[in-house]
Amino acid sequence: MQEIPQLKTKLTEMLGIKYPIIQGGMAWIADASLASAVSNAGGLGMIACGNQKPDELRKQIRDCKEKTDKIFGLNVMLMSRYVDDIMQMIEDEKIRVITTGAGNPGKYIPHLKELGVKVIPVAGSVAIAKRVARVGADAVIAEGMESGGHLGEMTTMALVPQVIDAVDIPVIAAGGIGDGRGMAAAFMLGACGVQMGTRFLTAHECTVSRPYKDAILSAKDSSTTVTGSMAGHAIRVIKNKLSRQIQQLEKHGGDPEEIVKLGVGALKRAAYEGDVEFGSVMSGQIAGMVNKEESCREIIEDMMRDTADVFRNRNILMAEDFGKDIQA
Ligand code: TUI
Repeated sequence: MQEIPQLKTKLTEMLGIKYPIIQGGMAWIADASLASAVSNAGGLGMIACGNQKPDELRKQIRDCKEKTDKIFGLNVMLMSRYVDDIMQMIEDEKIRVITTGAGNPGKYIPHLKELGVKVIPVAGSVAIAKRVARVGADAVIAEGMESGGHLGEMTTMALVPQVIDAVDIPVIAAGGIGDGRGMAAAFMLGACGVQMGTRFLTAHECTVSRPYKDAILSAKDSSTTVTGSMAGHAIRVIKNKLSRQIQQLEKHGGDPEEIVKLGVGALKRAAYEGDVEFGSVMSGQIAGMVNKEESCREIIEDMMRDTADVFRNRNILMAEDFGKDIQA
């Protein structure tokens, strides 16, 4: 058996994890099954709080503790009406690390720091990254608009280096990363790790509905689109009847409240009930290269081997070949 390459970075050191890979906090999808599998494989597994009721969430946390003795975290979707309950649960359940999305976690950070919880907010712009760094975030995830779900306006390639220049905390890259080439590129931009969501959607341990997995497996590069930009809630999804209906309404000046209503419950409909035509099939742009189902361990180990190969084969060759005619 070939050794799996390890890479010590500020992220692996901060959390005591083996590999610098965080699993994206996918609402209604990332549960104890996925999170424990990712953590057991050496990454950082995350349970997504989404809009889940606190009791359901507590069950997931307890279940995850049964399934792994490794560190795992919670992803807190800050638009959830249960945010205050979740913050209490983080304390009660002794959660050691959280990521946050869809809002500014600033007001919660001082208390979380007192508890010793590592806080890693997702930022889609330099302004938000600076704001969270100022109030004490331990690291920041710079997420480009190649990612699935709720988005900013920047691409990963442009955002990551600008965030790195703007803050003194470790930066993790997200959005559009699905294999070793993307992970190697993230390191080249100066990131100390990656967050991946889409590639984990087809993991054996991912409990998302069968039709949702099939939609990812059959997607091509141009299968995703963005809805909701006009209402300020841009969301990347796989194109389907719902996305086309929303875009028609947007184009013809539909009532923003009506449009938002169409989106309510749509993710759960796709993720749980398997309605991939009238549900919201959130996915990143890399869905086109996710073509097989694997275990989380296979995904993570493949990422590490592939990243090492890219560094070995491509960059060293490139460095030697500078100044020559390169047949890339
Ligand atoms: O949060 C995400 N992606 C998500 S959350 C989600 S659940 C959802 N479901 C239905 C409708 C809406 C959301 C699905 N995908 N990514 C991280 C992310 N955070 N992207 C953008 C942001 C963000 C936005 C605003 C971070 C901070 C922020 O701050 C605003 C401010 O004023 O400070």
